[in-house]
Amino acid sequence: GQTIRLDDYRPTDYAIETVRLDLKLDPKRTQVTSTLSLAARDGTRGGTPLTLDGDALTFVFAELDGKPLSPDDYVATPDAFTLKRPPEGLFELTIGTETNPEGNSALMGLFRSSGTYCTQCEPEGFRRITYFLDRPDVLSVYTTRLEGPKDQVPVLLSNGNPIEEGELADGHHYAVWHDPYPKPSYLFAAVAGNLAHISDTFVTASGRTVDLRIYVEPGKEDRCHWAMDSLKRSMRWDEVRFGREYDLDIFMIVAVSDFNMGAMENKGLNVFNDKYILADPTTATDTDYAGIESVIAHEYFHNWTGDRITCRDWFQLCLKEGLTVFRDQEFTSDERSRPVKRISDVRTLKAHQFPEDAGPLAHPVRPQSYREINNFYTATVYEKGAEIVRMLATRLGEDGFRAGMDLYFERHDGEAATIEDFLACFAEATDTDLDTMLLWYNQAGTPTVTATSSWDAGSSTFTLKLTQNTPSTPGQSEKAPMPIPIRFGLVGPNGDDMEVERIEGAEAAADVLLLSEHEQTVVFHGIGARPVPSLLRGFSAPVRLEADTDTADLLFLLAHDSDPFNRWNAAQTLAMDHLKRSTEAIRRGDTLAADPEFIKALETVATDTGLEPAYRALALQLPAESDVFREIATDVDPAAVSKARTTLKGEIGSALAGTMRDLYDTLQDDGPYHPDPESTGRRALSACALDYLVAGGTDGAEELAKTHFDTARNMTDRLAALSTLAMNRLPSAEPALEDYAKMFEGDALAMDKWLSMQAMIPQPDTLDRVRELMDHPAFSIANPNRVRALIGAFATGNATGFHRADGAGYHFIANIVIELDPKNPQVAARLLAAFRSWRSLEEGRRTLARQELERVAERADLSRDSSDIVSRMLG
Ligand code: HT7
Ligand code: ZN
Repeated sequence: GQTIRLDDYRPTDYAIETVRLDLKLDPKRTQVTSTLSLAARDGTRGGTPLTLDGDALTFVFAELDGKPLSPDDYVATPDAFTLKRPPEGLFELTIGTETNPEGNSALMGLFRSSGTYCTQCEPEGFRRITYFLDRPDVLSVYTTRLEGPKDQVPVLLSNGNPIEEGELADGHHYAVWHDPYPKPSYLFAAVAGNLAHISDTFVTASGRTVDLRIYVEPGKEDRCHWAMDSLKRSMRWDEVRFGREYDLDIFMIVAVSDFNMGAMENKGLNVFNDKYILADPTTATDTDYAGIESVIAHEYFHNWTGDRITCRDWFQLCLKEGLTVFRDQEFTSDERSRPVKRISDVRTLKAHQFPEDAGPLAHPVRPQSYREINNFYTATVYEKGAEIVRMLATRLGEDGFRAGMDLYFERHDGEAATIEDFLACFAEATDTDLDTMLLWYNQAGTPTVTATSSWDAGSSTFTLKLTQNTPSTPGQSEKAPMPIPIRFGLVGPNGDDMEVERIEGAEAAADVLLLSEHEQTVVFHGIGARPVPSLLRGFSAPVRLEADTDTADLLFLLAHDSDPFNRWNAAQTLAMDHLKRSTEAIRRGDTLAADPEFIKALETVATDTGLEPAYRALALQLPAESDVFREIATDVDPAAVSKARTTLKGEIGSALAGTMRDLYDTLQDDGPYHPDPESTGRRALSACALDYLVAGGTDGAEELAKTHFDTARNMTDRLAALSTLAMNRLPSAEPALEDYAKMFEGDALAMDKWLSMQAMIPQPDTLDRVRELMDHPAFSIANPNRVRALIGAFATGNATGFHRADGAGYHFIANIVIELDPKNPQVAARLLAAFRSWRSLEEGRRTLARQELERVAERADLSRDSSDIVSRMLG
């Protein structure tokens, strides 16, 4: 495949001012007619040929200014259309193509999901509908006409406002939509089908009334109210926090069941994976409710950060994604709990982005080149991209950050912008030199920051020696030091933060210092007693921190740190230290008992009613097996890690059995279900207590879990109990799984949870179960949600199964990738990424994993998506 490079960027020779798109819908032969009004851009030489992108298109006809073109005037292949000698000035090019929505299993372009016609155009799907300059810097005004049989497609939707509709002969009807906002092709959408909807209104800050609609399969309307509520709260929040109002008279969301990702921010017509719309208490968990709220917010926020201001090219993807993730994270923090949200986001970052950044798929937040852009919708672009925006906000403060955002919206509205444009707004608005921030976008790899400290009683000074080092990553061996904001506190002997008189050796403002060199010595003056430093508060930068804090210091921080993130982090660090040492012991054939002081400290947090329940639940959660793999980094033995973690959990569970039982009992609530943060937290802490009771082998714990399952009045409680039974491999798990299947038979999303749960049972023979489940009616290889639920959960959520010592887990996943790749390359390539840390494995598994990757790589007919991933992985 061809490599696309950022350095090669140049604008198109032609601009497309308007697009008239006409879709005559048919399951197998949809007729597409597009009429483009084109003009050469300034500086384009007269007669320069015009080449439009296509992808697997069937060409039908072409006209220029309303007259048929002779075949000598153009070249039409499935992948491109070239007009050899375009006329001077404005001209109209009309092209007819034909596509087969039903045969479109890749779910890019125009496809059908349970009978509904639906489009997905980001990043390069529009070229699968018609020939176009299919890139984000070509902004056009679209008018779309949809036509089809009224009984099959009673609802016809596209971007913008409805301007015309009418009946036709033969039971057909049509609708015309006009979107006044110029947009790139990736934001185009059309939906047609037999859909029901719920509606509501929103009055904007300036008093305009916006019609809100959520479309779903008929019969599912009752499950859309949480999504609507989330949408209205998102709209208000963007007005209050960022001064951004919605701009069209109608905002529509459509839920479909076959979708490659979570959702898509098409202008005025968001399309969602139904997993992020449908919720009721019996089928959706608290996590689902929170997920819906944040994805709704994310896609809505794209209206300004993505749609009104878009990306100049796909290298700038983080411009819209990192910023919009930051915005949705802030929304959740304001709506729910800031510390809990921050801890969850950092856990996600460390679980997904850190391993990506440390392995063969590492890439800068803004890559320099790509072969397949679909493979760059990654944790690095999204989550690390959001961390960079957060660092800007940390450095500039609330007012400075808002001033920069205001300038960005004002200056670039209606444009396709770059990261340089974005940074310049903050630099100018706050008069700050932000040039080195660009390094965060351009350098891959997670920096390691080391901190060693000493206190000098004589001079009342506390000295912190800081270093930073970013490891080499594919294609980047040398790294420059980056600006790393370190939020800090010096915790005094009484547990309070100490006053600092003066700081030398680093740019510092209030409680944030900036590490900008490879090595810096920072001296804090006026420190009359030895403090315990609390560094990187709130995880102020996406780095690995190696501080010389010993166990006593960590226990002290766990008890006293005023920063809730670092209190939680102290518990995690203590647990991680133990798990690493215990894993080593197990590999030597030895055992290592947990530190009773640590267990006591956990108990103190768990029972501190001054802390919110959701936070206490997070503090009790041990690092996942995958977190331990990442920390061990080389020669990882997954079975030993798994044993170390199970043992520690059992020790805590049995030592704190009484406390956990009390906790469990006091947390039960028989009021009506509501997904608010308080009751969500209570359910999470109760589930955690139950899980420890079972893990500790407490008498009666299995019965308690079974009763919890049987008497649950909402999905959160039911699934938590089922998970405890299944993950601990208790005899009651199997009958409970059967009961669940009977209860939710036919409900695809609820059955996805059932598939995932079984796929994650940490046993070597889970692989056989997964194979069998592939024949269950609840599974389908054609639906991405089902594939992710069963196969994805096994590959990424079951270390014991996937990393089976005999390599059968790797062999299985490689086979699925080979089977899926021709049907849906995006989903296949994502599955393949489960191997991303294969080089860290111990030798036996490493060899087996490599063999499977090589087997995939040898396939001659591999898609560009999968071949790009596998070659980078082996490279
Ligand atoms: N901007 C969207 C990214 C996307 C996507 C969505 C659905 C299907 C395929 C897709 N490829 C890329 C989602 C978002 O970040 O909001
Ligand atoms: Zn997004």
